[in-house]
Amino acid sequence: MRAIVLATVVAFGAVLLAGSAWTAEAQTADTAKVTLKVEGMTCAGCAVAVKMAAKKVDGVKATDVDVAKGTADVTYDPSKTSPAAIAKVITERSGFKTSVPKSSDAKTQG
Ligand SMILES: [Cu+2]
Repeated sequence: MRAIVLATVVAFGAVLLAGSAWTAEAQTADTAKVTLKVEGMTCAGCAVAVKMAAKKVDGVKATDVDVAKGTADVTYDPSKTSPAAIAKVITERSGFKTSVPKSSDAKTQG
C-alpha cells in the first residue's frame, strides 16, 4: 500500500517536472501545446471569440489567448487534431485569421 502511494507521488512529480519544461512544441503521449498566431484581435471580447472557436475543435483541451501579442496557446490531443486544423476552425468560426507560426519555437518573443 505504501509503495503505491509513493509511486503515485513520484509519478506526479515527474508530470510537474515535464510540465515546467514544456515549450510550444513539446508534447507527451496525448497532450501537445502550440502557440498560434491570431491576427486582428483588439479586446477581451475578441479573445473570448477565439477561445470559444478553439473549444469547438474535438481534442482541444485549453486555450490561453493573449490579445496584446496576438497569440493563442492551445493545449490539444495530437491524436485527435492538429495545429493546422485548429487554426482553420478558429479562422472560420471567429473571423480572426489564425495561423501556425513557421518556426514553432516562437514561444516567447519578448
Ligand atoms: Cu474585440
